[in-house]
Amino acid sequence: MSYLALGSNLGDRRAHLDRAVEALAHTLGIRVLRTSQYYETVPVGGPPEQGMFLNAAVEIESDLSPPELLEACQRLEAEAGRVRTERWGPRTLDVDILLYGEQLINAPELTIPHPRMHERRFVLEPLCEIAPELSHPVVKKTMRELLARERASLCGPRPAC
Ligand code: A4P
Ligand code: MG
Repeated sequence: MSYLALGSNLGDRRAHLDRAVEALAHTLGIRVLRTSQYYETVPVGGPPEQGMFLNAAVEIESDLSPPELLEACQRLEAEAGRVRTERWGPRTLDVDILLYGEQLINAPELTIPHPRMHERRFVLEPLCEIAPELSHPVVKKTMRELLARERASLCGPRPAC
């Protein structure tokens, strides 16, 4: 089982995510097993004025190799008219590979597990909806535990949280 993260904060965000899920389901070698709801999330990093994101997580089964899967993800981004400007800047569609089974890959063009997934609420919240007991192969905690840890660390220092 592999997991993808979808994000959009430019244009018709819902349509971009709908189309991405649809296109994944029609990609040879990919079967979409579960899709989370869409979560409206506050942008993390990037320019201060960028808009809110819609984020989702997708569980797939894939016959594609990790580089082939990355290529398929990047094709979806291109089809959504994505233009890369600055890092973490606004985008019509971002498709990241979060996990590919238990595989570990450490190259700049493809790092799996996604290096920041375990500390990002906008990833963990949708992922937790579809795979709460899934274990992170490096951090060795379930998605449920990681989300609880994130929530505690965000709320901890603030009395009103
Ligand atoms: N790359 C390496 N590993 C992977 C992987 N596992 N999956 C390479 C996909 N791509 C991977 O990505 C840059 C390069 O990462 C690609 O060429 C690929 O070969 P990108 O999509 O062009 O750039 P990016 O997404 O801006 O960069 P990055 O560092 O992947 O961003 P993050 O860490 O994913 O953060 N806030 C909210 N609320 N919601 C969001 O979805 N997203 C980001 C992007 C920041 N803040 C956000 C959100
Ligand atoms: Mg990306």
